[in-house]
Amino acid sequence: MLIGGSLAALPLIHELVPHGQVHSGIAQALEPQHGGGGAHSTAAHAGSGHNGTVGRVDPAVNGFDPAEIVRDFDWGTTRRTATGTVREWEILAEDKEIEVAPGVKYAAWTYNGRVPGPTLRAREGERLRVRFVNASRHPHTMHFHGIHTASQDGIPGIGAGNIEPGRSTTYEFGAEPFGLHLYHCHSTPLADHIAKGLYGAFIIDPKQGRPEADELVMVMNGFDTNFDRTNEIYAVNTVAFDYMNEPIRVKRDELVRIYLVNILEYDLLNSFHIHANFFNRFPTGTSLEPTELTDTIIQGQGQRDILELRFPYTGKYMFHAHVSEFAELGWMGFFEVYE
Ligand SMILES: [Cu+2]
Repeated sequence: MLIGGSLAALPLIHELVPHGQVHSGIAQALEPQHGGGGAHSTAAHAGSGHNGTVGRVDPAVNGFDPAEIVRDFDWGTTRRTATGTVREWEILAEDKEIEVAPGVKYAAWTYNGRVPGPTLRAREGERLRVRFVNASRHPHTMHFHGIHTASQDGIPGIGAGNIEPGRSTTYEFGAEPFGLHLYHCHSTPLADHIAKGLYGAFIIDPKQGRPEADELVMVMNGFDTNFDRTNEIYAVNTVAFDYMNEPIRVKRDELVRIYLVNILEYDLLNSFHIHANFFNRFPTGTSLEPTELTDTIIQGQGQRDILELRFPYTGKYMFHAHVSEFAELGWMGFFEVYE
């Protein structure tokens, strides 16, 4: 059982859910009298009715803060050359213990010390160079979605292949097509290298840009805290329930653009649902015209969408996975709309 620290700090995590013995194992650890698999209403135990945890993960413990990650876009550094703009980043892979819910530690593998890794952002047509240094104890790669040559694809056995501990490489490719992509480690076993935390959003802006908006990045992820290849914790941007405790503040009537990425492993599908509102959906962000006005979308593993909406009324509005189990294990949050 990986759960350390204060078990009592996790009133909601023990509820749940016929997903196997996993959750009942947690339930027993937390409250043995509940035994295996009973679906007690822990929201009631939690006292606040909807808040999943008591207290908050201290961002200083992790060295990153979901409240900042949600608006943190890493544009790297640029320089002009005769053939155009070259945009460059340096990414470091390192092993790092993180806290994914109060008292729940997870031995993560990280890009630049955070999960998700930095949201890399570029403009269509630029030349991109990513210097990758592996300071982890395991071989890793960086595999980018997008259009590029085989040698830059970041998979074992082709190009630089696996980057061994202490080694580095530089990936180089053009920024195309515009849209919302992602990057992740592609070493094997693949599901484990992704689930450990080696992933991030990768945004290529169209040449003409997009309308001015309050932009947010949400990477839907999960954590298998007991190595049974199912997730015990679900979240957006890693920390369970964090946006319940620290709602994302947005301005009434302002355009909000959400870059939504599903990098969940071990579960086939994830979803995003907004309360009391609807959003325009731009699948993979590769078109400037939305395909749908809706309030719920489903994403498979690795799928992405850009969502645009405005909140016409002030107040607090939930967003969460419409897979109830995921929501109750951490994947829920609030927008707080101010005047
Ligand atoms: Cu890896």
